[in-house]
Amino acid sequence: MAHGDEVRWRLSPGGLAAALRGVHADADSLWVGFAGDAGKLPEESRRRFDAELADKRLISVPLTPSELGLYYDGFSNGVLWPLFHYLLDKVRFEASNEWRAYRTVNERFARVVAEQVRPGDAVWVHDYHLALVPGLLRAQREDIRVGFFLHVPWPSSDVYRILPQREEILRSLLTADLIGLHTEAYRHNFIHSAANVLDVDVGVDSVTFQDRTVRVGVYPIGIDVARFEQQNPAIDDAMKHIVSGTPNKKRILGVDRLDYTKGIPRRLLALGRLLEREPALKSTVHFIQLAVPTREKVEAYADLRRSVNELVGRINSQHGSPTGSPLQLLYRSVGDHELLALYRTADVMLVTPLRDGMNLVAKEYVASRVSNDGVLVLSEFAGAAAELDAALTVNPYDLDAVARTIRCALSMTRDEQMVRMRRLRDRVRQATADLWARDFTNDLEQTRPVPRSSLSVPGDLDTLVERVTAAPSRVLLLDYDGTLAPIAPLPVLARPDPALRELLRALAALAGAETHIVSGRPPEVLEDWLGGLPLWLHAEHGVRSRAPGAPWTARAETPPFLERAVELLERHARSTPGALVEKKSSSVAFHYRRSELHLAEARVRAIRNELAQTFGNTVEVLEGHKVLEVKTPGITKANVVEEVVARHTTRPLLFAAGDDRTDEDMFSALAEGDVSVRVGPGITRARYRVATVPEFRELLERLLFVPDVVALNAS
Ligand code: GDG
Repeated sequence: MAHGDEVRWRLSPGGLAAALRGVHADADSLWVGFAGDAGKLPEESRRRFDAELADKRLISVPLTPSELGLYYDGFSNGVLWPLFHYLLDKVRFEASNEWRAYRTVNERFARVVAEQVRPGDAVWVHDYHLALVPGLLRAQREDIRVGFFLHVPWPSSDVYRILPQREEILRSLLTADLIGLHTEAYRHNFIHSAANVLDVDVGVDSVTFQDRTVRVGVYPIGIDVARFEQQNPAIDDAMKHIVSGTPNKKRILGVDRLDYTKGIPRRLLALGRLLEREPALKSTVHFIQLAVPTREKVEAYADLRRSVNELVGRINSQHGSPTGSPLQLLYRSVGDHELLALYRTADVMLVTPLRDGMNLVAKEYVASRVSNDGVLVLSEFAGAAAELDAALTVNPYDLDAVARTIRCALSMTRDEQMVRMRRLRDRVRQATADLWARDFTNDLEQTRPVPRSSLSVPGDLDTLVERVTAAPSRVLLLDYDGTLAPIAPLPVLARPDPALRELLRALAALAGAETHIVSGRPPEVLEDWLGGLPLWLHAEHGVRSRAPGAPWTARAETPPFLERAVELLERHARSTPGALVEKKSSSVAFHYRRSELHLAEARVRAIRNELAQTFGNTVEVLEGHKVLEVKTPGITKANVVEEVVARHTTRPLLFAAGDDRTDEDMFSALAEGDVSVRVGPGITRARYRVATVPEFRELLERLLFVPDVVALNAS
């Protein structure tokens, strides 16, 4: 930090910095961050500072005071922090300039990193302040691995959904290769948030969005155990000092940044309640609350400071005596030795946050108890509670329960203390900060950058157009939804627009060409939308077909199972909000795109079981993207391809295009010289790809114009 003309180096007290220091020391790494207000330094000191930074392999991203206000205090700590800690009344949603600043600063970080990384490098992005960095980096660099770790809780999807920027943030995170969270519960929440906000496919530890799969792992952060187990005369002196100041007292301790998530006012209220109930404790217990100043420019923090001061004053005046007050508030930070002395002299440690990603203080207290005694009272809403199961856990909102638990801690036998503390210490000693960082970075190394779908380069499409237009005769086999028309929120809304009808009419009129629509839709819909055009129509993935102007014929009879299958799916749909059943002439589909993920998954499992029990293998069950379809086995869009080939004595060139799994059946039936086009992302066997429906329609337009040079060659 800059101090006058000089720069002072100070180790950041937080656990994150401690955990990463080890990794940074051993690896060939660069650490990018905000290094404080060095901008104010005179030229000469500034140069020295930059050189020192470079020496330590640190890169500082400069931020102006106004950016710090809007980006750090504003969006990061005024919106994301309270929302992710479930404290909705603290969230300030209205400020759009704060979001703009958040984006600007994230862009700056991404730019600095992108300038530094080499192909194959891994980038580890930390915390909610930099949630847009993965996406911004990915947009510039495909050849790197990106990991993201969130140090705070990922809230339940119902809370996350409140965030106006929920999509932008998730879209960015889902471009990473690995996302790390502290607990299993946060992983569950993250995956469900993604499923409820975006159209993704999920597994227990992965989310697939568009064509990219990101792993979502659980990495509970640990501490530098040796630092808290150290023996040192300075610590002993500090301990003596504390003990002599509180003779014959049981000491209770709280250590927190003065943050409203840490539950300090409720903790004080619970202590007050205990003293009211058991006045004898007034002269036998002493509570020290170390409250470290933090984010003082954010209004909610200034308010908190005032109310904590008031509470301490009130409780002390009510329960204090001329010889002393039961509560002691230290509003400052302390050095390592003093911190350790506080931990080691505390008979009871109160860690009662309303919500906390992990909470390192709990682990530090445990590690510092080399005597194996002492009692940890721990909020069940701290991530640490998932690991520290031998602590006394408590609901911090329940003041009576907190008061009761403190009472229980104060009277716990030394034997029980030691049984619990040994177990806690085993856990903390096993899962260190160093291991945490190594586990994450090793897992990140294991992921490979997933190659982006090879969106066609113009050269590819030129060859395609040349090949199709040069062929003496060609048959176009075109899927409808997602290929010729964008996927609509409701199936009935995908009616063709006039431009599409014109395009199809022109294609159908080309000499030496046939144009087929090969769709999953029922015949009536295709007839209604496209019946007037000179097209071949194929409905229900090839079950029913007709030539231009001819009647419909069926490749299979109405299957005997259909009515019962419809009844079965409708029964399940009634108890699955958002689900809908689409009945076709020879199959039935269960759509669950709009249903809650967890419920829909359970339903699909139940439906599959029931179908297998009822129909055995007389039906085929297809699972598409958020849809399950029950159909007669064996008929697919490939049948349409086979029939076209059989009908022509001279094999025409086939041009097939589609956007989903059922179109892959068509592609797999093509011959070497044919042309297949996938519209949009996803794994495909198609030879060509275009990104969107409008791009595909542009490509079809190009097929209408046989270029002169090709025409000459062909003649
Ligand atoms: C975030 C998440 C998650 C505090 N005062 C002094 C001091 N400290 C040190 C403690 C501890 C650290 O600060 C605080 O860590 P916490 O985990 O308790 O809380 P946050 O700062 O909110 O951290 C949290 C963490 O990230 C890591 O992922 O656990 O849930 O909110 O290490 O010792 N250290 C010294 N003097 C002080 O006065 N030396």
